[in-house]
Amino acid sequence: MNSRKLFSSAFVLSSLALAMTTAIAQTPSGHPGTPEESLRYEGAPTGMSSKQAKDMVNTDGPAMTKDEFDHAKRIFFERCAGCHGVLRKGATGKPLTTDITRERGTEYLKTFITYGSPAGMPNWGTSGDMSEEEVDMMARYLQHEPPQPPEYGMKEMKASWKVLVPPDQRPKRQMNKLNLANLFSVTLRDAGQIALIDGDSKKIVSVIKTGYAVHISRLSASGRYLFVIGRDAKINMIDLWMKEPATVAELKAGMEARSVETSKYKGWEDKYAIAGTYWPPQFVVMDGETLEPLKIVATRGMTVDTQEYHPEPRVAAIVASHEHPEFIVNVKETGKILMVDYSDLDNLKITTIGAARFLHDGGWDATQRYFMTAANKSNKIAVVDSKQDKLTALVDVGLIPHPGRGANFVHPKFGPVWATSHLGDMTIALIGTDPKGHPKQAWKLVQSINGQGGGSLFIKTHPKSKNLYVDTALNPDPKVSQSVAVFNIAALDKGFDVLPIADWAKLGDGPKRVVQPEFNKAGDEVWFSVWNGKTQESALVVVDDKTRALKTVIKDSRLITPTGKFNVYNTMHDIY
Ligand code: DHE
Repeated sequence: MNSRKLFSSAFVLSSLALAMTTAIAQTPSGHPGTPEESLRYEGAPTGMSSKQAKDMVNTDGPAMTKDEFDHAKRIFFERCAGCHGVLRKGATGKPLTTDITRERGTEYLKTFITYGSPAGMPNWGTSGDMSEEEVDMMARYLQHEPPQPPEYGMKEMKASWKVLVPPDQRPKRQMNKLNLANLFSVTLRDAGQIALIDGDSKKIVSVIKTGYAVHISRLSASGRYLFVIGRDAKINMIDLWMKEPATVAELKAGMEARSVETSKYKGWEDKYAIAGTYWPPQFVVMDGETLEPLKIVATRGMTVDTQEYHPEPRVAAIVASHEHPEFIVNVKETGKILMVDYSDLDNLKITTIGAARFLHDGGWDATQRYFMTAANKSNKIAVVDSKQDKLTALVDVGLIPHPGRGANFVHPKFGPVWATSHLGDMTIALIGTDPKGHPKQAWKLVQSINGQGGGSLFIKTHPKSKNLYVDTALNPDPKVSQSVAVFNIAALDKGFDVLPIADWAKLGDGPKRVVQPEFNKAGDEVWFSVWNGKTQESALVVVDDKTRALKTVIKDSRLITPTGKFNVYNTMHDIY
């Protein structure tokens, strides 16, 4: 269905009716038709300031003052751009370009913004999130051309680039006594910091300032360098060999980003790093020792299915191939996976694999040959053979798969499988990954088991573990979001136990979402974040994997909004 049809008045009436009934059934989000868990996930403000985008008030749209336009622009960047895209060309939300919005007109748009739609548009008006004046302003704003944030090329990157400690002034060997293999880099999201925590003593070794709403950490192939990226696309390269691990180089790779990775192919270890950005839609390959930006490649282009131009295809997960000197780059809105050969940056070869739209996160199968990645709003897992650089399969799974990097284990009946949980439903999908030993099961959904509920973000096990842990951090029911399900891998259909992780942390008030299981190096304990509000107490809870009993609660006033945790050894070796 094209976007114009979606905006037909028949649709509006039925969607409003449905919206209202679903709202009654579904609240507490008040966002009709969209699971609360998926709205919570996409509703985060962008890392970009609306001030950076130039105003586009022109005579073709309804009258607006400059102040109104600026106010509406800020609301759009903070609340709408995550789903509709900065340029409103449509991302996981519908396109809102002026050819559509002007035809519909102010009154229509006001109704839509006020009541929402079952397709996922929140009811901004009736929920009280926007006043009547703001709804009216947004309806007029949408009929003007979308303000475009500036481009960001080599000149801007170079201007942001800092080498704080040049390579020849760095230590030649590890100068501290840390057990680096069992060190954890913990995202302190709202503090714009990471904490390095010693996995043996559970003590904070240091807290390092990073970018805004820092997102993920990845390790260089050698394990010496830690790369951290913020939502504002700032990369910190931290040298773990220094007496006190510290940032040795910095680069702002764009204006908004989520992913960073380093070269891992034999002979190319620690040589390059790569960062993908949401805005501008592009990726940059950098020197692996200094972060010097070397090659920027735009991802704008045609969508995989309808083959229409998309001006804003954001870069989601990136992994480093173990089969070739290549980075594997997920381009979200076009649904294409790029195999970027970094062996010759001047004569860059990129193999483009058509997968499915809205590629997001993913990880390796146990052999580290097949990349398993979620096309989240297509409800599919794409399987890429990194040896042959080909799409192996598109596997239909549940609603909005969200694996993180997923979980690999040997199923008692179906052999090696990779698993994902889902944001949109309670299922956990197991996909066969052993084409030689179990050809009938390979790249098929071999089993779907039920967890605690929707709103799951991450799933984890370890080669030495007999357990599979599934979080439900964004489930609207606090009982569910504050605990995790643990399955016995040998008897998956026997259900699960619930571990009351947030209760174990004994914190005060707050959302206390339990998020992202991560194993220690030995694979005998698993760490969870209890992610509370910025001004509330958070904690990390460490569970003994064998007994499933509480081992330790790590509390410290510096642990502000911990989310992702990255064990050095497991992240370096892609063990999950
Ligand atoms: Fe993430 C990974 C994007 C919201 C915690 N997140 C990723 C990746 C992408 C992504 C593309 C994969 C990176 C890779 O592997 O190279 N995340 C986004 C978003 O666009 C989104 C939906 C909205 C946003 O505004 O950022 C989003 N993410 C969140 C959160 O709200 C989470 C729960 C808390 C937080 O810190 O903001 C969150 N995302 C994480 C974590 C990972 C991640 C912990 C890495 C998981 C891993 O095990 O590798």
